[in-house]
Amino acid sequence: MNLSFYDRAAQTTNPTAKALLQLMDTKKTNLCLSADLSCAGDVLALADKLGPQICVFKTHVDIIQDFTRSFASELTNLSEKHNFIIFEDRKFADIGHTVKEQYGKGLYSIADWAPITNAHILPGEGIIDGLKSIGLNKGNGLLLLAQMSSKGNLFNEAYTASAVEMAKAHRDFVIGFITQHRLTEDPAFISFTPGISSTDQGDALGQQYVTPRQAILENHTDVIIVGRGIYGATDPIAAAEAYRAEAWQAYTDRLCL
Ligand code: S5P
Repeated sequence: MNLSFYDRAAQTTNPTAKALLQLMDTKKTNLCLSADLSCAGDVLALADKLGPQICVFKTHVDIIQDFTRSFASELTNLSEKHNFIIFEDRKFADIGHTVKEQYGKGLYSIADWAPITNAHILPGEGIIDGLKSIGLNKGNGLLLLAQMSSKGNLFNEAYTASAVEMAKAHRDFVIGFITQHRLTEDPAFISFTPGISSTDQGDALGQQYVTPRQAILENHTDVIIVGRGIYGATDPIAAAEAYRAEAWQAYTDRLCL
């Protein structure tokens, strides 16, 4: 499936997926920055500095020591200023009723400011129904964890195939996958790949890395997720530019296959 992001935008009905595919095409970036920092000010500064390079800004709000609602509104302003989409990497994993409460309420109220979030399918389809009951009317989208990057993870082929089936049954709300390989030729679904580094093989806690080119060109995924490779670099702007260029080149090379 070598359709461009532009052509794929027409194949999806979910507003967040459509906006993401269109912005990747116009901004020429398939780089998602994973901003795993613990001070709100540092996360916002990173979003302002690297916003021009990225299509998606990924947060782990439960890492942020000084989280307030104003953090969320300031990040939303930056997403409008620089034209990127916010993804809260919450990895929901509970029954439908509980995730509905976790997504829409509480201190974080994720559904109000993060157009993208993600979920494990381990509890069964009710988790999608619960999140959808809050997120669909807001135009939000959901990614399903179909494969993970970490060593010794318990994902297997049958589990991954179930994620694809569940996604197809909820294509109004499920916009794609967290995955190491493209899982379906359906152009509506967007594949996000974490565990990306141009230099390292992994970390001391089981993370495993592939290069942007392996992910996009060999494994046919769409968006690379990079954390420490960028915010941990001596020059994060130069690192972001390099990851962006490598991932975009791999995407345009794939279009020619
Ligand atoms: O399988 C996964 C899924 C995710 S979302 N492996 C991952 O590493 N992630 C997330 O991607 C992880 O939670 C972290 O926020 C980011 C990778 O960070 P890095 O510093 O290793 O690039």
